Amino acid sequence: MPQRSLVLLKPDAVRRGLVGEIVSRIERKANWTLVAMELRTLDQATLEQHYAEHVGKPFYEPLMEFMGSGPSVALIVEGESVIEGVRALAGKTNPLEAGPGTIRGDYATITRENLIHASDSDSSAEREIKIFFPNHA
Ligand code: FUP
Repeated sequence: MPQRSLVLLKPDAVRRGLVGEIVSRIERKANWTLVAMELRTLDQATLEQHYAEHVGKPFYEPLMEFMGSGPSVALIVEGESVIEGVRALAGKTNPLEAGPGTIRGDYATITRENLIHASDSDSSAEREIKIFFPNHA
């Protein structure tokens, strides 16, 4: 089923020069298209909206600080089963539990710096695309 996903390559991905590697893994999947892509440092208001579900959790403040610590790359990826598919490429949230061959499993070690965000449902994608790319909503 064709879908859209909001994907973020987090500040660690940009700092470590992994943007090309991660984008190329996404590009190589059949029947997916990049429809928007932008490098930008995410401001606190944007991050507050994006991570509203995590307010009050112990990891929230360090997560917000990390996410604003440098530029990220925001993308919209469109195509067949892209929501489940990008999350499968990303691997589990905790990189130590993410399988080898996944982005987090191959390149990350700690949960906060896990390189990539990808929408987890159609309704999340719709909400997140409005936050990051209102012109595409
Ligand atoms: P995911 O859907 O895999 O991006 O994971 P969550 O929505 O559960 O968490 C969002 C982000 O919060 C993670 F990518 C990293 C951060 N986080 C922590 O830093 N510590 C935790 O224990 C859980 C999440």
